[in-house]
Amino acid sequence: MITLLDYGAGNVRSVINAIEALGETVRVVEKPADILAADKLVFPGVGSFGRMMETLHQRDLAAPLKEYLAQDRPFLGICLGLQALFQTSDEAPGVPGLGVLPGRIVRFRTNLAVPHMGWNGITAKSSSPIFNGLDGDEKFYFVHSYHAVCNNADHILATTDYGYVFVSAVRRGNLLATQFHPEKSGPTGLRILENFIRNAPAALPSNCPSPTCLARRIIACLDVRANDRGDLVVTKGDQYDVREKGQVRNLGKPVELAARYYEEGADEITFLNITGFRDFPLKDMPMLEVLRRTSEKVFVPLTIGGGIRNYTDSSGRSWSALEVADAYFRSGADKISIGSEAVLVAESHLAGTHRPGTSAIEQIARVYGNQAVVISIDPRRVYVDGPEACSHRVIETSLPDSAGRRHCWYQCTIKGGREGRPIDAVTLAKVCQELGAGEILLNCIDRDGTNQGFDLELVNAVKEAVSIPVIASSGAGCAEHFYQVFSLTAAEAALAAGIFHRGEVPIGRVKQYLAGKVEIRI
Ligand code: 1PR
Repeated sequence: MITLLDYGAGNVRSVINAIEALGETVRVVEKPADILAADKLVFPGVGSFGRMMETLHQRDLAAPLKEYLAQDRPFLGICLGLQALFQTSDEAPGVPGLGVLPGRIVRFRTNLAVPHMGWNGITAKSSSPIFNGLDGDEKFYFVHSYHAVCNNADHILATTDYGYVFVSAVRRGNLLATQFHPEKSGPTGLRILENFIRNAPAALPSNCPSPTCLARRIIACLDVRANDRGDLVVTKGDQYDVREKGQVRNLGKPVELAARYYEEGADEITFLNITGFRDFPLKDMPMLEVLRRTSEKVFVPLTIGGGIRNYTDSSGRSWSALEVADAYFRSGADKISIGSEAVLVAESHLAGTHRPGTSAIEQIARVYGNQAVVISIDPRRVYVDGPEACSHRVIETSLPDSAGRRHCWYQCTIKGGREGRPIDAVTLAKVCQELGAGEILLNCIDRDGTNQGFDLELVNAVKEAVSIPVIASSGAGCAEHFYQVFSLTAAEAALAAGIFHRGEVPIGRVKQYLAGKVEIRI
């Protein structure tokens, strides 16, 4: 029996699913006494340091947790569950941590994108049960903007390189904690959890570890909607038109396809509820069920988008965007993606009519952390006569239009591309970063479903304007296109849909093609 400390933010469902997939049962802490009654305690954390500490104190969990750790009983902290062990955090000045380990939590100071998000390696500094059976060249899923600085070098179990070397795992006696997420790190992460659960003997990874390096991510995207018979299906459009001969294209079942992509090596899975903007996404809850079932089988990060906004349902009940996101996170999502609503918020921010702190982006980031908020942008090109032709961010393009014009801007759209708005993609990305978004999912309506390759000019324009990770999306037609986007832009990830759904280029083939050319997770 594993006891799990859930303080109410983030995706603990994934940790429960991962432990249960290993054949173990999980009991969630309901009252303070449950902590000291635990045989083995797992403390996963997502969100913000300040809110976590506040909740631990409010629920009277901090004192028994410190007592449990003082007794040196088996403990595994994950992500914020590692950071909680230290004395202070730059994320919440003046809020003391548990202070079980001497040291502090600081924000990444690097020119690389922050959050540090994706698959990176670790270098073991000493032996530990959690390393049993590992080779040392495996990659693990990280997602964080802050990291630990240990005052006592004996507590450093592993380090990772992201612009500089930082502490990625700590230990002291039976206390173990990882900055990365084992429950989201595929079979390798499950191995770490299993080692903890089954009391594996201490070991060092068998090979000499190679230098660690963040991998470029390959993401499989599943656009989901109800077909005309009312069944939830994965569909795929050509430039956002998902109908063929009047029918919604049906490319498979969401849970089955997601599980297949996980087995094939997808680094992340994204679900987009593409009619979420017009239907209330929690009605009948079919997407929640899809998430729940997927997170039982898929142990890499899951993102869900569609319909995240304030809403009044047919019974007159009002839902905030945060409540919609809560439901998604509780069902197994690690990140939520906001499309149409982000455009409207950014417009009002630019117009000076936005009330600070009230937008979906700000509210969800405050509770779940910036890394949990992705902005999905649906732009299309608008050609103009020259760089001064409009007030938007205009780029010079190597792809002139039929009239020979060599300048364009990228107009944001809402409602699945149906409505163009007076804001460009570069400005939208910058404003959303300012409001607290942690990642940009950059689609391109002109390229979507065309197999012509990613719009590299768009990716470069947005990537240069923000310091958060950018996912290039739309247009992948072959493995070479992934190489292009990773060698000619600084995008952290590339997403595709059609070629994976139609089985034209499996994820494994993309990875084979990239191996040795680009840092990837094998
Ligand atoms: O506006 O917050 O409700 O979110 C709706 C979400 O649904 C947005 O993220 C929007 O991108 C998405 N969406 C809405 N309508 C469509 C449609 O296709 N009719 N799909 C749609 C967007 C784009 C990508 C696609 C890539 C790769 N699909 O998700 O997977 O372009 O495709 P490819 O590799 O086949 O070229 P809200």
